[in-house]
Amino acid sequence: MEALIVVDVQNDFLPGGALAVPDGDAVVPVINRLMRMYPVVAATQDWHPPTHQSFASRHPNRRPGEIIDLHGLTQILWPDHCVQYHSGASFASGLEVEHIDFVVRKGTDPATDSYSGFFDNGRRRATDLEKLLRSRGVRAVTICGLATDYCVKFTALDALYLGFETTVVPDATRAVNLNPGDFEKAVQEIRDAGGAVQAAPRV
Ligand code: VGL
Ligand code: ZN
Repeated sequence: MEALIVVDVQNDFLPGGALAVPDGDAVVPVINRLMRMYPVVAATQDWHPPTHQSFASRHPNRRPGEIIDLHGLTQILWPDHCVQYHSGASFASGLEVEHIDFVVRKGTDPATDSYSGFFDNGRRRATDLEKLLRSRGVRAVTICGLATDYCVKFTALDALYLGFETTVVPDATRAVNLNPGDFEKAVQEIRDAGGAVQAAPRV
């Protein structure tokens, strides 16, 4: 059984959002098309409490983009984003959510960031995503969404780590690109870890 994992296609990652991914809205029609092709569709949702410690606003004299040590893990500080129950955390309005079989929320622990849909950044705690996929007999996953260089990449690397046959669709992702080339670098890292790269279906 094959599943599509739609990563963090939420308002705050679209142009105009709090952590806007350049051209992020371009993935929506591509993902709508992809969702029709998979028997199982999972979606992740970045779902932070307002006190989340990945927010620069929680650290005196710190700005978004700065890097700190957060309880032993390297943490990039972000603008406040995807705050639970706020509109920025909602799925993009154009996303055909009726195709989604289940939603996994992540980043709920204020002390730990969680880019991957499977584990927090320290792999200290797992979400329900692996269990939900395995209970449906899923052995292969295809990953799309936002952002290529953070949540898509780490979801793909963890899927490979867990033994899923893993494919990414780069055209159905967009990168934050804090540094130029981060998109290409992320795709290459996924390839190097054993992931496949697939072209998007034509919209
Ligand atoms: C993400 C930064 C912070 C993502 C989430 O969805 O890629 N990036 N939180
Ligand atoms: Zn986040």
